[in-house]
Amino acid sequence: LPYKTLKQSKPVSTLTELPPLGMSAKDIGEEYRRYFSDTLGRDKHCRLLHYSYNALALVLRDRLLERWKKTRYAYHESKCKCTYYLSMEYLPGRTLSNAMVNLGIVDEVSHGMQELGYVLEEVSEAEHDAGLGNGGLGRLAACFLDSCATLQLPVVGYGIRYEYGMFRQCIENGEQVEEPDRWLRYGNPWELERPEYMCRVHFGGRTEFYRGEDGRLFARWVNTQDVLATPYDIAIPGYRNGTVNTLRLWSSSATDEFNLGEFNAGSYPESVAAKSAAEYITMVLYPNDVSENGKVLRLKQQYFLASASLQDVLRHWVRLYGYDFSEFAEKNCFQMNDTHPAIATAELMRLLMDEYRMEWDEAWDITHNVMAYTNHTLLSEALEKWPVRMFRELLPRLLDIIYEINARFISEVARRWPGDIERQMRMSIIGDGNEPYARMAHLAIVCSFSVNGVAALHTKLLTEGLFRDFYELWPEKFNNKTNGVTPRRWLGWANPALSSLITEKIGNGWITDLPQLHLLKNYVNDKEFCLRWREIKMHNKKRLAALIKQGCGIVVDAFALYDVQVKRFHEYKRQLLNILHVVHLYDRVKRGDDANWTPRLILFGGKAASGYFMAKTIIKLINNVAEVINADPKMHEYLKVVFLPNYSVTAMEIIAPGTDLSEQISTAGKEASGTGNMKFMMNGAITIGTLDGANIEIRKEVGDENLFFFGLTAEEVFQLRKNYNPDAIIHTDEDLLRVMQLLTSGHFNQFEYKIFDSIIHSLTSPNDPWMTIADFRSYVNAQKKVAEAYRDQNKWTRMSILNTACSGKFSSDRTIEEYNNEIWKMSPVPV
Ligand code: T68
Repeated sequence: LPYKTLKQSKPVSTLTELPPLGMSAKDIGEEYRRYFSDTLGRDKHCRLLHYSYNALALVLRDRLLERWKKTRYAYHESKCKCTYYLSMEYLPGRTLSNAMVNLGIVDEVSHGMQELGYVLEEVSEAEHDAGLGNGGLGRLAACFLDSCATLQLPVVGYGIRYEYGMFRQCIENGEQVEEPDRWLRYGNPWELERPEYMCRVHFGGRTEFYRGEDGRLFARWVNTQDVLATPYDIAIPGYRNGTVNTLRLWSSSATDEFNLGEFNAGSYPESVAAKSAAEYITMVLYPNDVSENGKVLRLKQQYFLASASLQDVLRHWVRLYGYDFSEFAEKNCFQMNDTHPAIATAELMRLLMDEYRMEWDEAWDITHNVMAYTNHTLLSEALEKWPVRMFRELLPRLLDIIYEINARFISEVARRWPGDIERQMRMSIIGDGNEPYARMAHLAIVCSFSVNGVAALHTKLLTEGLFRDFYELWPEKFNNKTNGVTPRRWLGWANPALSSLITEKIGNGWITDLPQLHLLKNYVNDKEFCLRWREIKMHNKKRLAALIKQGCGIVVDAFALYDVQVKRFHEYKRQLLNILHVVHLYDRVKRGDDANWTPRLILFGGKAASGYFMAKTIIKLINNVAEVINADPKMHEYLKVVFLPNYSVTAMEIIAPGTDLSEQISTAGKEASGTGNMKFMMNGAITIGTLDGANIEIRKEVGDENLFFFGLTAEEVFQLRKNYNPDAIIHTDEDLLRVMQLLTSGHFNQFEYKIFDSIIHSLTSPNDPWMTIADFRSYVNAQKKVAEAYRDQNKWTRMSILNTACSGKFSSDRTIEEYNNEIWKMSPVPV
């Protein structure tokens, strides 16, 4: 089923009166034809949409290239300060739609293609999502780049051009099966290879000291095995403002010398093998969103990104300013997206000392004034620790530098707290366990002038808990930057019908100034407006129903309450709590407790890390429960449960607008921020959530009466941990007891003996860190209120409107303005 039937055809560009691109539908048609036949060599017999998509992409790319060049010149000429966003992950999703929206030519393209006999939505379907990230962190990076370009801030994104992005998820017999995602198989019309900026990244070898002509002692890294880094640039257009920023992704390849030694020794096959070793570095994205597993290849990827990006920036600096680095710290800033690129701190020290011949103090002065670090998690298993042994083998020169940074740092701690050895050990960059390891978060904090969390609660917990010692030493470094999402993609593009209605009522200013949505509050009592709001939701639910039909063959009714939880699978996100509630609803219907029932569709989507057994078992449980419920004719008018396979950015563009209820039910204190919560809110879904991450700020904006909060607070979770007794809770709650009995009786795994034992065991363990059982009762009660509220459609619609109206804070434009005002301190550069 093509998305033609899913997508609403009213395009976002008709919403605005900004000057159009100066390209008519006719121009687009002509250029398209030229690319299709002259460049791609196709003719009328070729009906493969892939080529149509490519030809169209080339037409738009030309428009981007002009602006891209002008933007580069503008930055160059103004000699402005620049910020570099270092991230191992970017999840941009589709580029064609983004380019059309931000260039402001959706209408023209749509008409131009129509005249050629194509449906734009079908052509767009030929584009493969760029899935170069796991989840929230990667998508945040993509939203940030959109906002930076829209705010005309000179920001370059640096990342890795993985050949294989996030795996494709299939569900077989209820279980997740991973398939490789070779997203570049048919080429990528949006990237521009830049071999002229290729650079060399070292690995292995050893450090050697020598005297320079001036008698000074220098270090150099010798006997290295080198890998080449080639940049591929992707254009990042701002929203209708002429700015086009750059996302530069590095790809690895072998140097010629790499092979030569072995080749001369007569080992041709070995030399070819060595070549592929170099190419492995950027082959595949690690599909773990939380736990790090200390793999050599991952450390290679991190260093590869850090070194290539820093060399690129320094090369550019020297071209502009020569070897005078006195203003470098004033004119450059590096924002590290979590600790994944944190080795960049030591690498900058190395480059400045070994390559640009600075003294330690001079190099340090620059480094700790240009580096800034964003933390995205409090979970201890997510904190990166690299064995020193691995560093010594792979990056010996970097290890020297890290030891030196640590020695100087520890003496600072000792000066501040004389004799407090415990504290020195806690804070040290090098940790001692069975074998010594480097704590990347400590390295990042010590070397940065700014450390931020991603929501108010998260930052508070960082400064009170995980990073408390560092906060006591340097309180001024710590700050909060609550996440946001780009309204261009997540409201303008994803929900054209709602966007039109909003613009009709309050004008189009909201697209770049989201707090203007507040004006919608004036319409909550306007009957006609409310009716249209509800019709649009219904329309979007039908689109979602079509996606579900297409994705897993299940037919769902648009009148049911659409209750949705889509996000990565992790125990702390508690998809398990959701499915326990589903089992409870099933049990209620079974025992005839169905008075005043609100029919529900419960939709799940999301991937589990391929090695995460519990998360995969939870997916299996959901699918088994779904199978039992959906196969029971008695349940049809009450409940439907769907697991939509292969959740992605593009799927979310359909899911968020079609959702009534947004599930944000993590154990309090565990979800740093969440950003799906914001996309749902913007599209008028109502949140059921715990007091966690940005949910708390959502509540503050929309008011307690317009969402459903439940569960323990972070503080209560912390307190309860000491004597948590899930068994006692189960035996005092009849509903819960029945749910647990259904699970333990094997009702959902009749022919799969004991497969859910691990789940039952973890739920009932006094050590369950996620405390699912503790929140069951208050969750069920909150869900009852949801069902009640939904039966009053007028009330529900009012709540829905208010959620959209109060979502202004959660634009990534606001987030980026805060980053810029408080950390980066750049001026916008008009183009
Ligand atoms: C997420 N983190 C947070 N990590 O979980 C979420 N981790 O609360 C927050 O809203 C979001 O970041 C943006 O700040 C991640 O997505 C990863 O994806 C990840 C990837 C590799 C290694 C560790």
